[in-house]
Amino acid sequence: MKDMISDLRTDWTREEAEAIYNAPFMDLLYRAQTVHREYFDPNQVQRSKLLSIKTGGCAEDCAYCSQSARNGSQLPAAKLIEVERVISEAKKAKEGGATRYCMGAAWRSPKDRDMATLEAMVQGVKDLGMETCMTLGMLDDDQVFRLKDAGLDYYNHNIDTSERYYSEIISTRTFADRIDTLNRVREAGIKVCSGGIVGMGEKQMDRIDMLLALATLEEHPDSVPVNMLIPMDDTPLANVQKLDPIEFVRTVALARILMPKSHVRLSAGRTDMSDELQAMCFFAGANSIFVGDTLLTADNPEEDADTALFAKLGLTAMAAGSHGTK
Ligand code: SAM
Ligand code: DTB
Ligand code: SF4
Repeated sequence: MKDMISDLRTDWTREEAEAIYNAPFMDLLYRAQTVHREYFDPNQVQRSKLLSIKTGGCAEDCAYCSQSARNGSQLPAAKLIEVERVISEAKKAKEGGATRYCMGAAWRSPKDRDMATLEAMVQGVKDLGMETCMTLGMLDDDQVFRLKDAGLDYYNHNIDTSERYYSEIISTRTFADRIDTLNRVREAGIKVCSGGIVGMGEKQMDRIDMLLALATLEEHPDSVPVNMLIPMDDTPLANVQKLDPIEFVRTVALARILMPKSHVRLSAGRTDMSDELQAMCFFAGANSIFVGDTLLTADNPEEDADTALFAKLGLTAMAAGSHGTK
């Protein structure tokens, strides 16, 4: 019975995932927390810090994003920032308790001329004793190997939504392109961080199918960010109807149950979530957050608010490199 609950399966079916998602809420939470406890200390939460290393002016047309040059928000395009600045920001993040440093760039994919700078960023952050993560868009084989050699631990590349809803959100690259990059990253031995966004006007079956697509990859991603859409001004999704928070918790719980050993990250959108909602997400199996008052361009809760939340809930920070209790 135990194995049936928590085996690392990659053959989940749509019917199974749908039944889990739609189970009575108390049964769903109980199952998610039971699975969570088999693999993790339920009172520990991993903390990552994000930095935008190249902001705005992106050629892609992701409907949720403040950084797309095609959206109305027109965030000015900046250059790739300097390595020294990345390292000094990473130091501050480490002092603030983050164990993983995630560097994000508003690119469709990196240019070869930027690779040496990116490698130096990875090496510099690693030398501080932090785990490194980058999110730079699509990668080719050579770029993947160079980042791996530089010591990159994680690569974040989200599938964002279900394959069916994907074309409503992005037209400039396909769902299959994203899966190609994920496979390349995994084959090179870099840990995969991949998840998506909910609250973009998708249907319940899109949330289920997004998680099913991740849970049926050859290997589960090591880390699965579940982002609540932050509606950014002047983007096509600026006025989309808010998602019922209970649906959000169901999504987190399904991610935990389908991918028991992965870190499920309660990512964007915490600023608008009550302490109670975040607590429910942790109970449903979320065990990773972004800390610090900015994500890439959007707000995140202040350090004091997170410190108070952790104290109230008796949560502690997960050590760097921890992969749970099994
Ligand atoms: N340009 C790279 C790419 O798209 O792969 C990396 C950076 S991109 C901003 C990283 C991820 O942030 C996106 O895939 C999306 O899932 C998430 N994201 C971006 N804007 C968001 C928003 N307004 N609300 C929630 N999540 C968002
Ligand atoms: C992820 O899934 N969420 C993070 C990280 N990966 C790169 C990004 C959230 C971005 C939120 C909007 C912004 O800051 O612009
Ligand atoms: Fe560009 Fe990434 Fe934003 Fe899409 S999500 S517009 S690829 S920065």
